[in-house]
Amino acid sequence: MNKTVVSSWNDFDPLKHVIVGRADFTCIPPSELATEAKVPEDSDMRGMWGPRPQHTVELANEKLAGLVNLLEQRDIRVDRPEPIQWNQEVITPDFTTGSMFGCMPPRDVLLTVGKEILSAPMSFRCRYWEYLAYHGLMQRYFDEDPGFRWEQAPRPRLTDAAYQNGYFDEITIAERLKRTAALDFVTTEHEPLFDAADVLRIGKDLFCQHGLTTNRRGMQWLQRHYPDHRVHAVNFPGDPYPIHIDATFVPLRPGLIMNNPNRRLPDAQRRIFKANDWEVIDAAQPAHDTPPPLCYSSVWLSMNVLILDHKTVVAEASEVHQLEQLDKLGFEVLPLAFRDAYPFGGGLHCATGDVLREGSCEDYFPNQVAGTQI
Ligand code: DAV
Repeated sequence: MNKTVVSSWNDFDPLKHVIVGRADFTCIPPSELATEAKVPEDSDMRGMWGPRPQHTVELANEKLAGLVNLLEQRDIRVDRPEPIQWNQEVITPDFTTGSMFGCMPPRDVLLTVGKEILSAPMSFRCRYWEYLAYHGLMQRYFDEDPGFRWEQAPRPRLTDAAYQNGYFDEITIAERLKRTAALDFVTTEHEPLFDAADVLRIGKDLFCQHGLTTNRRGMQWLQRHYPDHRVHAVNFPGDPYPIHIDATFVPLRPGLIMNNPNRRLPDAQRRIFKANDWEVIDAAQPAHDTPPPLCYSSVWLSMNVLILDHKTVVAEASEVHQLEQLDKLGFEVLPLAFRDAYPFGGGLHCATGDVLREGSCEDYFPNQVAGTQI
């Protein structure tokens, strides 16, 4: 096998090497301040915690194996994390919580920017040690690629000061929407926090979703850490549970982005796309009315696609409207059954983490306009 080369600047250049998660030992974590805000009032997950049923783990792993198979058949190298026994307490000097989460969605924790892979300072206490599942891979990339930068954002303390206590206790969806539109989130500005999946990489520009899992200080940290990039804050009113940008704002190829029609980017934040001739289109409607059982994510995982190159995209097989839209846009669409994996942490984009895509750091937005930059 060829030696590892780490490099990826966006989500659409030709994919050569990727990490695909594993469902083993995944737990539903006990409720904590940060997850309370994310789990809907009427969710079947309320009040439940512990290891997920074994048959669902097996089904999810089958679907993940299907993804690995599809990628390997196209000569894309695939690595897998090393699952930890997630059903263990997390104990730090600042907090304890009853279990961890899992390593199905590498996208949430690993941020690849050029030759660097960085573990994010995540806001869920149950996800504090998640990066350890990727430690062996990182060590190997470090040994094989002399240019690889193995990085970690400052580990957050996640004391109670990191959250607004009682933020989402028994409130209506309307009230949630009011708060999220007003940029009032469960995480405070006490310390830098972000999930990697809140960061959309488009060459020189990084668009960060300000939401339940990413705060302004996190974005400021990213801007100082990547001084050659421009870090932008974006938010999407209309989403009562805004975490992770990849079921909301998804670039398909240079010049084209799809936006969740229920979570539109505000006009002031759209200007940078217009000024640089990027088209922002509405994503197709999801094919399902509800997510699968015990799932955190919304039906909009329909748009959580994995792009293999400017002409090829993998999308979930039952998402007929999304498949049709991508087909009409001129893509070769590869449908893949993946819904059984959704409850373990998301869709096809969530379940992967970039190691190598061809291409370099392009400036897609030379005309910068006021409104978003940190
Ligand atoms: O629409 O529920 C899912 C993102 C998962 N990483 C949503 C966002």
